[in-house]
Amino acid sequence: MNLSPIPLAIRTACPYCGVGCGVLATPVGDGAVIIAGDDAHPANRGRLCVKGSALGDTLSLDGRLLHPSVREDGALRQVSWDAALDKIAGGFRDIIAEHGPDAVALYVSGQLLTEDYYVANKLMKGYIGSANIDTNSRLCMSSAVAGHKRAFGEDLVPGCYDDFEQADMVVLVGSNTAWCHPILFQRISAIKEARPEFKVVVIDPRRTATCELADLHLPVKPGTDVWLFNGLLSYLARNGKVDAGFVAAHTSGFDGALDVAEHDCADPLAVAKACRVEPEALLDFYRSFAATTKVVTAFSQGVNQSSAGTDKVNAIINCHLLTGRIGKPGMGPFSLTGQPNAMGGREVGGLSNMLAAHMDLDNPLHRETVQGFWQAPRIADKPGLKAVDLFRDIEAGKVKAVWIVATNPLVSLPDANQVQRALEKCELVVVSDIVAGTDTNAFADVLLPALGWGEKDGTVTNSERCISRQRAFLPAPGEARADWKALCQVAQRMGFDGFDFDGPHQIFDEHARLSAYRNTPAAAPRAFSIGGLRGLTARQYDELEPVQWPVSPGGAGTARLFADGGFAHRDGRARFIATATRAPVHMPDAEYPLVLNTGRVRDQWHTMTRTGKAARLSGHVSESFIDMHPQDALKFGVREGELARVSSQWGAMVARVQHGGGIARGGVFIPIHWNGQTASDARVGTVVNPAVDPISGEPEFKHTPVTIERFGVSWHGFILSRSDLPLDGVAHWTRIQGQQFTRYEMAGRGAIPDHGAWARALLGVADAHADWLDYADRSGAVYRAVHIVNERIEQCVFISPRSDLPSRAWLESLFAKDELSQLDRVGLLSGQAAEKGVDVGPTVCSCFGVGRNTICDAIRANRLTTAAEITACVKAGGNCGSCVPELKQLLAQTRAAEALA
Ligand SMILES: Nc1nc2c(c(=O)[nH]1)N[C@H]1C(S)=C(S)[C@@H](COP(=O)(O)OP(=O)(O)OC[C@H]3O[C@@H](n4cnc5c(=O)[nH]c(N)nc54)[C@H](O)[C@@H]3O)O[C@H]1N2
Ligand SMILES: Nc1nc2c(c(=O)[nH]1)N[C@H]1C(S)=C(S)[C@@H](COP(=O)(O)OP(=O)(O)OC[C@H]3O[C@@H](n4cnc5c(=O)[nH]c(N)nc54)[C@H](O)[C@@H]3O)O[C@H]1N2
Ligand code: SF4
Ligand SMILES: [Mo]
Repeated sequence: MNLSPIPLAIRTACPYCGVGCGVLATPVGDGAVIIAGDDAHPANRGRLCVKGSALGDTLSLDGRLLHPSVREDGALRQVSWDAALDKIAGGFRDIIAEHGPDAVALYVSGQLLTEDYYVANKLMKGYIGSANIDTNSRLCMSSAVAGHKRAFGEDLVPGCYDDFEQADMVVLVGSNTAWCHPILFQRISAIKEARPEFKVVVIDPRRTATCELADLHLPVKPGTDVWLFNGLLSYLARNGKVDAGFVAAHTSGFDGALDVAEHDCADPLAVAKACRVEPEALLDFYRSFAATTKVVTAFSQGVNQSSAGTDKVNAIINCHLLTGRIGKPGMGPFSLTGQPNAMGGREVGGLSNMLAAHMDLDNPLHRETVQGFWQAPRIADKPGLKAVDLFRDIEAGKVKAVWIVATNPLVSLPDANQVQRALEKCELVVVSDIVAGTDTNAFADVLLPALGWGEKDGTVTNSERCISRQRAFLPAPGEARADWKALCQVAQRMGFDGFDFDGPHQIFDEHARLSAYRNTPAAAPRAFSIGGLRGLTARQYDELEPVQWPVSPGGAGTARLFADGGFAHRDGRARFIATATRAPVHMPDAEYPLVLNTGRVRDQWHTMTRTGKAARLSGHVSESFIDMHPQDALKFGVREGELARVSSQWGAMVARVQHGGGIARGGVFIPIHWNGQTASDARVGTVVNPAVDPISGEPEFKHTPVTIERFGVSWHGFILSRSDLPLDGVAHWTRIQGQQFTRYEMAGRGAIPDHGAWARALLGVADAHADWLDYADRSGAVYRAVHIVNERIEQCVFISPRSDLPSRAWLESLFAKDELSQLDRVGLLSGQAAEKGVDVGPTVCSCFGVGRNTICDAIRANRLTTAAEITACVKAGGNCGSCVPELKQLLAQTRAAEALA
């Protein structure tokens, strides 16, 4: 009898956001993997958001980088691993010999596993002897790190997720939690449902999906958070909210911080004016904060990504110190981490101004401790270059070799055209990635294929300091190797010992031992210790359960820090930091009168190399957009649905104008995801200014002065095609992954003399006898054509002088059919569905592919009033729940529209 084995679910962790959900992955053959939430994981207790749920759709080997290659005569050619590693080690060695250790650099990522990160940092700081290793966490968490260090003496997040549930009020500052930390948002939503008096405050210039849960939304003027929290500090002090006992016993610097706050923020009316919010709303926030002991203030990139990012962090922490609301259940400041291992990278000291295991570069005792532990030949003795400076020094020729691992800086750094110039100039650019075609890979001299999620093995740490295992459940594809392995092999070829690891468990063990090494009050004390996880065997490491650091010698984790003070400064006290208000570095002027804010959308992850592969994630927001106030659109002569060009002093990009994000006048919002692979010219990083926070070096991604103008085109169009097409010569295009097809949105300039010939050339239909239906209106400007093969739609193209083209959703549904009906053909030629109800509209629920029209029709027809009723009626929201905030928005909008009608 031939019994096939029952597939086993592997417990692993999601590779996306810092919530750090546990995932059950079950490979079922042919590369297919069933994905589910892990009930036993404390972060998500079985739930997954839409990106996590779609992980199985991103694992195909299409587009994967499978072999090493080296540039020769201008082109990348496949080589052996040995040849590639020799080239890197030789190149690094020669450059160091001639120009010293600071002439080389590593630029790594919060998407590395802790073990990868550990060896990268060890190689650079202990063996090459330079601190020129920085990471994309510079663009993300570095202000939080700097704020924590200033306040607490060490980079420590005091609380945990349970605190949100135990709180009576949660303040979300610069965080679109609903879209960016969806499972934490669902946990908060569940509390709100159970305890309606639980208060949610959102502080964000935009009216985001997160605001659906808010009792109070403060749409602050971008960059004014320090005013807001200085004002709160002053209000709390003046209203008898100082926890004098706590302040006296556990803090210092209160008077100085209060003086500075009172300088221009003592009057709530003045603060309301500076922040451009209603005075009553501001006072509502201040009163609620004052009256509620159990408050969690969670913050993300609206705080960190600012030239005052570190001060914003400390202005928030100051308010928690003043009230003694820290380290106890249900209260505290809480930094939401972005990437899955943002926290792990900080543990190993991945930033250029940190050492390892929470030790400091500028502390001789720490340097000696780390060098002694590593038995390293040298140790970096000064901070290395921070990301923006690093790429500047590469362009200046001071840094001559860079190894980029698991990040796509040509898209994600500010002033991205400068990054391109830097990489063009750099003598040796090494890139390790999992995907063959990225904007950054195009500039690699050596390209290394890395293991991706599901193939690699190691640990990650989430926002609440919880260490989880990422476990492999797929074989290594092609010649791909783990990043730690490639790093160790280069180190060995450079003649360094100390990199002879047999597997990630040995690296983890070394990391755990270093965390405990001389970690005593008398020697070099640090709160970060995972000494209890020393000496795990490969098997114990494999079976490691999620645990929050610090981990005691007995192996117990820690949910909260600072319950009784005990801060990490030498004197055990936390510091109030005086945070003087200051405007962003670049302010709007006559030439660039608008302020550009950038951020994320629900269904895409960063530069889309993985989420961009999943058709079910492409329907929610298919193209980049420029969200702005309708009156500003009028003023600048741009129109909703049409293309516009946004430019700054640094660069320009093109996307479609939309309204609806609740953007105040004077601002525009553009998502960060689209890049040279997914659109002709939608890379927003080229526009973003490179100003940074003076302490953390984190870029001011949320505040760039820009202007906007029409992007004039003479026709609009789109293609759906079962095969990929090159769109050379089309003025603007976006490539969108569909279920059985690729969709191209496009727009062009100049007249098309012969539409038929043009369309056939574009779609690559050379055969004169192909089944080709087309239609042109009398003007000849509206044109559509369909290419049919064996009764099945193969391709179609629609062109019009206006942007009001037929519904994509309806046409996309035809690609699921094996045979077109007569009605379908009629519809194709008339440019609209011949049957009613087939146009579902843009996707709202990605899990079940439920469109906006379907939902709005159901709301109207069945008089639905709650999201749960929508789910019962049309399934939307019934799987991961990520679209529930939007369902609530649609309910409100439909009701409002009916009231008007
Ligand atoms: N879907 C999705 N989720 C993700 C990611 C992703 O790519 N896609 N990336 C992950 C990563 S690495 C990160 S770092 C996180 C980021 O998570 P978030 O920080 O929540 O996301 P962002 O959209 O970058 O920015 C958050 C908000 O800050 C607001 N903001 C802008 N300026 C200001 C200001 O001056 N003050 C205040 N108070 N708010 C302001 C913006 O309007 C925006 O809504 O998301 C993680 N989760
Ligand atoms: N304008 C603007 N820019 C921003 C931001 C913003 O809000 N506004 N946010 C910033 C923030 S917070 C962040 S975190 C960054 C993120 O920016 P990036 O880190 O540049 O974005 P990703 O697309 O996540 O890049 C990860 C790369 O690593 C590859 N990869 C995935 N897994 C592996 C692996 O296991 N090994 C290797 N070697 N490669 C792998 C992916 O294919 C991809 O090319 O963007 C920053 N840039
Ligand atoms: S919230 Fe979503 S993206 Fe974040 S870890 Fe959980 S499943 Fe992954
Ligand atoms: Mo991030």
